[in-house]
Amino acid sequence: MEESEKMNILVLGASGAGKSTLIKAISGTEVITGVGEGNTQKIDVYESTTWPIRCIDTKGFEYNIFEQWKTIHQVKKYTKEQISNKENSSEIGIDAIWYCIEGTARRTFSHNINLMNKAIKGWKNIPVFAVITKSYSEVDIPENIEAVKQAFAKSKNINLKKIIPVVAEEYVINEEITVAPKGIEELCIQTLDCLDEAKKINKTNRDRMILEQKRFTANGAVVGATTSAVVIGAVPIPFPDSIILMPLETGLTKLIFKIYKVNYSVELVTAIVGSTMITTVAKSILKAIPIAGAVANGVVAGAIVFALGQSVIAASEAIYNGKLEPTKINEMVEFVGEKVKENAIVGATISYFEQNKDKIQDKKPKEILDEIMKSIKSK
Ligand SMILES: Nc1nc2c(ncn2[C@@H]2O[C@H](COP(=O)(O)OP(=O)(O)O)[C@@H](O)[C@H]2O)c(=O)[nH]1
Ligand SMILES: [Mg+2]
Repeated sequence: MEESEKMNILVLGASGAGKSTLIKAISGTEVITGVGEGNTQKIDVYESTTWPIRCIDTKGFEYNIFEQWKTIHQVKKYTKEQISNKENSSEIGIDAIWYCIEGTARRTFSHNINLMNKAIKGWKNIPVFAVITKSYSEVDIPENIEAVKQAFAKSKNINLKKIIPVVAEEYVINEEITVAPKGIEELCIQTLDCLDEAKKINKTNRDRMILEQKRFTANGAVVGATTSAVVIGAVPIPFPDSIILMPLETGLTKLIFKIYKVNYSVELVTAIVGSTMITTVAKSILKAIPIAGAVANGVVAGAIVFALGQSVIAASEAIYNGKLEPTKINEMVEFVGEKVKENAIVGATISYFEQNKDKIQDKKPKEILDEIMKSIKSK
């Protein structure tokens, strides 16, 4: 992708609104190095390899007008020096603005929107997306959207394109309920839709980006669950026959299905998590490794949850591509079971223990699992 074809997005919002979390949730995003001395104080610039976008992360906006002016000044300076190589010097180089407004703080919407509108007065006609961050509560969403609309109604000169509720990172309410990430793909797609015709992306690329984003989000959930599994599984009793991992596995499976918008039934999730294939694989790893006890159990628990998560991702993508159906429970269970068995972590765990017999004594299960993961990646 040509540098100039990337969209430059200015991300604004009060400190704590969720700007950095939002940017990190965008697939393939890395901080650009070499932004330049003096510029890094108020802004950080991130670039996505999945989406043709570049996000400019600003520090919060609840400070005084002088601080806001400094931030905007640095953004302008940055875009002028680094991005805007366009001949028309009146072009500032910002293609869209994402306003982050915290969904859990409705009373501050109006105040924050007014502040930001003042700050961007100089950029006329730039498309603005109001991102309602931390939109954990479904029932609050319609009222929040309405409140944001009203807050914008007072500022006539703002080109408000769309109000998008977002959950950038999964949000755990309790042991049973986790709110799945949502809204990222919509935000990126809607933003790209304001590009001028010549730069528009074709459908194939668009579909690829959406799928890459879903995979990134889902993998994040798998990594989180794997870490929890290591802790839960590190008990001195043989765990494969026990049910200690089931709530975690159930939660993870549902979370991945939600990310891929799979229309799943409770029966399907129960059948996948209760599948004998998972315990068979866990037992086969435990049998093949030379140590027993809490450390081995923790590592195997992590490996199994990781394998399950990746397999549910594979199943969700097969559904997404029309190759599987979530209503065909037996086929689904078989598909996931096969994928768990084939997952590279199974063999990698066994060979790790074979090769490191003498070194595992003082290691924590998480450390061991990290090394196993590394050995897979380097292959
Ligand atoms: N679980 C969850 N936490 C979030 C989300 N967005 C923001 N947060 C939390 O809110 C806090 C502030 O977020 P941050 O991105 O640092 O805000 P910033 O100051 O606008 O960059 C952090 O503790 C985040 O973990 C989200 O979508 N899900
Ligand atoms: Mg931040």
